[in-house]
Amino acid sequence: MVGKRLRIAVMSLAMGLWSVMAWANYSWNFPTPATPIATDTLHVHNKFMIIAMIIFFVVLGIMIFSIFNHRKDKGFKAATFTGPSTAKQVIWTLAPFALLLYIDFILMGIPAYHSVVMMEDTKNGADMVLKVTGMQWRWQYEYMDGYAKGIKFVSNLATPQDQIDNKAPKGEHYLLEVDEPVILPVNKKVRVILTSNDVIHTWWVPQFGVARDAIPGFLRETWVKIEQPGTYRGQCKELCGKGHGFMPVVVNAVSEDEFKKWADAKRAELATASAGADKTWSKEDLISHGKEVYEKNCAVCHQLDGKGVPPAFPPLAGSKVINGPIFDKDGKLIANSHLDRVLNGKNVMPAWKALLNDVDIASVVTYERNSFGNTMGDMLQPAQVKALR
Ligand SMILES: [Cu+2]
Repeated sequence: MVGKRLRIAVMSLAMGLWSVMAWANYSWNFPTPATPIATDTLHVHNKFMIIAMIIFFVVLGIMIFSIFNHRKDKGFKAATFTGPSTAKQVIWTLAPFALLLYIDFILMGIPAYHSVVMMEDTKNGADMVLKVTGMQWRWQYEYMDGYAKGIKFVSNLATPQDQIDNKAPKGEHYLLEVDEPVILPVNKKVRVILTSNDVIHTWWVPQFGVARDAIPGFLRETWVKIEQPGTYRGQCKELCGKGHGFMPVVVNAVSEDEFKKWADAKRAELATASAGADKTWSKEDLISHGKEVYEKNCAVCHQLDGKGVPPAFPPLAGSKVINGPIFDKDGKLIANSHLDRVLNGKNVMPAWKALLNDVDIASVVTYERNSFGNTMGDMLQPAQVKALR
């Protein structure tokens, strides 16, 4: 019996130590704050923790003192009074009450109030506005004003599928890496406006001290002022479906000069991409570009092999919609055809015309019509997509 207990004790100790070792990578407190909000909330948290600890130890101390010193065998008897009757008793009842009110409303209340007011103050002194749209399962960023005005792109998970499937060792930023991070200048107050295309998501970067829901049909806002250049990583923090764990947030904070350089380069890149819609593409080029677009945007639901996850995400392999015509004999887009679904979406399928350019849409449609065993053999030119806008 003793041997068994000893074994259990040793095993528990070993498991306890192991879990401490497993936790070694995690910090016990908040991550290093990168914005005024994060600094302020960390101070509030630390202050509250200290106050709560002091109250805890004072109360515990009085309890332990009373238990040992007011024992029955020392002749103490339980009190029998029903309420404060003497002035001394009234004071001893009101004093802790007053102390708690002071702690709650002054000592803790004022800093908490200061933090909340600061968080909600999105407009005063804002240097620029960034619109963030959450959708299953990616983020779209749009610069609403300032130097980067008009730049708009989608940020997708960049972790390779092999790492997710445990076929390859996991990288340093596993599930916290994207193809296109959002770039923000340091020391600028950025007003972040949030919304969603489908369900509720939450844009969360722990080091910014900010997590705000992106709700369909609503605009909500927050702000960040990043104090140090660097890469900041976060995640969607509202369970939003199958791909919830696969829509990280990555923010690169850079100097203002670098921000301008990036905006110029990005604008040129977007212009080249939209100019691509005016030339005639070969089928091979459409298919190879379409494969990239598919793997980034479509595979999360319809799977890499096009088999989908029915019934939520229908298979593309052998699909009637894909293996059907796109245009009628007058050259008009057929409702519920392959291209109509891609452009305008259906149910949980987003309207990709808002997210992808003409080349991307023409390529991915061509790729789907000629892959996964689909043998339509036809192709769609970016110019045809452009004409439908
Ligand atoms: Cu989510």
